[in-house]
Amino acid sequence: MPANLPPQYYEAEERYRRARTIEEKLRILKEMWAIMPKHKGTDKLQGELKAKISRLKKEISKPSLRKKSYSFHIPKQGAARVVLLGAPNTGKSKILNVLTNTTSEVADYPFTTREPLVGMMSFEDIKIQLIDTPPLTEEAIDPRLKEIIQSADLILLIVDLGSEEILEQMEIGLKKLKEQNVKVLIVGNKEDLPGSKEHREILKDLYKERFPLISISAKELKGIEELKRKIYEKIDIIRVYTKAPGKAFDKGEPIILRKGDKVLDAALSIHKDFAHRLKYTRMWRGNKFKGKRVEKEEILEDKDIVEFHI
Ligand SMILES: Nc1nc2c(ncn2[C@@H]2O[C@H](COP(=O)(O)OP(=O)(O)O)[C@@H](O)[C@H]2O)c(=O)[nH]1
Ligand SMILES: [Mg+2]
Repeated sequence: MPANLPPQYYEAEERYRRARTIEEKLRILKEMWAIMPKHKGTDKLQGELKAKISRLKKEISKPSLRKKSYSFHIPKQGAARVVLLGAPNTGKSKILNVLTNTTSEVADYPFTTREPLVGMMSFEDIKIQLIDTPPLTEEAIDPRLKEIIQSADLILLIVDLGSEEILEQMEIGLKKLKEQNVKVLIVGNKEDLPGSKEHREILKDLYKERFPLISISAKELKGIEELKRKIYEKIDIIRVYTKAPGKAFDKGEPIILRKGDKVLDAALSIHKDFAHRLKYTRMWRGNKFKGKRVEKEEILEDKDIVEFHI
């Protein structure tokens, strides 16, 4: 039996697709429910509509979504914090999922992420905290989001290479990042879509002097390993391993330091007392140094091994 829906129904359905908030969506769904003729032919549709309505009602009533859209303080975890920012639908949630091997809500309609979602990305032997944020709009930035941005070691500004609005997406993002002393990596997502090559060239022409740029497809898993490495390089950390005197090197968890940090910083990160009592240090660095005696002021590099003598 055909559904025979009136034109007003399709008109409402179209508005539903464009609706930007859950509240608005719910209102339109109720309207569609009222318009829909209730007979055998619409049985299936009625069921679907009812299910959608009850899902949205539930979402709205979640106190965490309504009262405070997200908390002020996400504890820092891992070697660094990377924040994903971008216009709606650019693929932020999808990228978070791919980088952290988790699944969170990824939807075809914008504004899915209403509070920051946190995940940990593994890179070699460290973990990096990633935060997915609510989509950026023309509206003034939420001060709580600003706080999260300021606490980041790196911002991934995500844009949609398949979208004709890619330059607007860039400008919205850059406007929010203005005067926020943070490092930015531009991630052009959806390189699988038509038109993406041209858009990438345009982005390069306009922004490559100011920002590093990488292009990926979260959907087709292209460029993901490169993105992980790039993130690692941009957060400017080094890993230093310790070795106990007189024992063979047993690679454990690295000490995480900033580029430019010294032997003393490595010792301090173990314990303040330890650093005070430090007499000398031996260092291994690839094929270059094999147990060389170094001073507290020696600048360390990624993957150095140190042996503290107190
Ligand atoms: N073609 C294509 N679609 C993608 C890609 N990444 C994400 N999407 C889709 O884009 C839509 C929005 O993704 P989502 O992660 O929810 O975007 P967000 O609003 O920025 O969090 C979803 O339908 C995704 O499946 C991609 O690399 N290629
Ligand atoms: Mg999202």
